[in-house]
Amino acid sequence: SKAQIGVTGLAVMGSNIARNFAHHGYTVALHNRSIAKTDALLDEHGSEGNFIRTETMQEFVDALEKPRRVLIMVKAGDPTDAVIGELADVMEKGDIIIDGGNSLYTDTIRREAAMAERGLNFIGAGISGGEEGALNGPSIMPGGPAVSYESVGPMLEKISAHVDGEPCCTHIGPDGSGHFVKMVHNGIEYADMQLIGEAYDLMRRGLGMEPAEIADVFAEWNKGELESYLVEITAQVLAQVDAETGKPLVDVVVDQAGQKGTGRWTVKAALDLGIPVTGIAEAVFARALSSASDQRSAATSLASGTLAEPPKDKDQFIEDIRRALYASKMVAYAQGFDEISAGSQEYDWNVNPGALATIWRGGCIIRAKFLNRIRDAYADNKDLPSLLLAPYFTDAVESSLDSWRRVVSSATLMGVPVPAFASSISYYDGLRSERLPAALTQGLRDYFGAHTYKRIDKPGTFHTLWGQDRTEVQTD
Ligand code: NBP
Repeated sequence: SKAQIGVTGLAVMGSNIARNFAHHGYTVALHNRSIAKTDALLDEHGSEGNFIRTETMQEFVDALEKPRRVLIMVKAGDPTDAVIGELADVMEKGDIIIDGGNSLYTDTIRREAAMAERGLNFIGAGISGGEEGALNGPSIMPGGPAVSYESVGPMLEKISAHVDGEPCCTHIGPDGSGHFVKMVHNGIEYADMQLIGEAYDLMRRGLGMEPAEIADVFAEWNKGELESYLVEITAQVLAQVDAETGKPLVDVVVDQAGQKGTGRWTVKAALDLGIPVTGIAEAVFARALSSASDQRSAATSLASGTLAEPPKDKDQFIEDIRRALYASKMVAYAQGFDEISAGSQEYDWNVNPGALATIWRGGCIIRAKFLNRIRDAYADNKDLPSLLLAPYFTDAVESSLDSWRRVVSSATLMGVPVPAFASSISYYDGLRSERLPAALTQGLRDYFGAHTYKRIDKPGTFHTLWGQDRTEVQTD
């Protein structure tokens, strides 16, 4: 019998998703550029379900029932284009290609249009959850034509994670929408990890605590409103002891954070859309600073100025850090959802933010109890101007504000960098300000570039004759 689904690209992600499909009773056709990966998968896990081994692309598509459904799990960029090209040459009208890699959404828009011209259906599906999620249930964000979703959606929903009986997979919208929201998901993940890092650093360098003790703090935090996958695994990583040296693992790991690009893409897209995603941007830049090893080693001799002692009441300060983390995290999510809403408007995707929060509750790296709050906020008001204006978030930030301010000021006085905490509170203060110094910026722009300004008291566009008698003229 033929396979209901084919997976090509059998590295970490592809092989685990192929097994996940098989575990759910589907017959899965397997394909990989080099046959070694296909055979390794069959050797180790071939008995877990019904697999069909194929070597060539032609054999692969011949093994599939029509309309054919193929999931591509190869490296994003040129390899994905190469595989799509090979597949399109042997597929027939009505067949469906799903790209499950971390593709850039603009590539997905281009590919979807090119495939539609050839009569093929193309779905760009963001898949989160890493290796473990791929095997046991990821969060899946598919974008593409509704008719193709009807054909593959039920299968994707079945293999996705489930929370309270609901699948962590839903049709996001047309063409690049799935990869766009996956990109922002990763950006939020960057911000979340940076905030966790800053909280750790404040306890480590600020309060002089040991990693094992800080691990206990995170484990405790994971019992409350911060409950999330990332906080849970932070406790585990901090508790890990290096077998070779007997030191905490975190002390023997090189402190230079890598990145593969999705955080940077999130910030680039936000710049183009004009949406401030300060938490995510600070996280991307913090990784860049950590990796600037030559500059860093040259700069260790730079002066610190007089540094303050840590706050006297250690328990109070730890609680302040917890609240600062929670408030900053709310800002990062609010900003990420703003970017999604702007992208959705720009490309006419009609993304439903509440549905998105729902499918991020399980399977993915940013899964957190807190996402229920986001879902509820959009259920109450789908046109929320900002997540921070939903009653739960308004109250939660308000009750954390004093702690948040103490943490950011103490950090600066102690010389501990907190770029994400600090930019988040500044964003919050900016957002709630009745007047911003942008009025002065407009005055300066008008002075040197005749860029004009609007007045608060009457309609129209104005310019002051700065180089002449400084009278005001109306230009529009
Ligand atoms: P990789 O991103 O490491 O890609 C390896 C696969 O790409 C292999 O199957 C390789 O075939 C194939 N490939 C390459 Br490279 N160039 C090719 C070409 N020109 N033609 C055909 N096949 C080619 O695998 P991964 O880490 O499993 O990730 C797969 C996708 O899922 C990526 O887009 C990734 O960004 C995304 N993703 C990864 C994670 C994660 O946690 N790792 C999470 C979520 C999403 P070969 O065996 O013949 O070399």
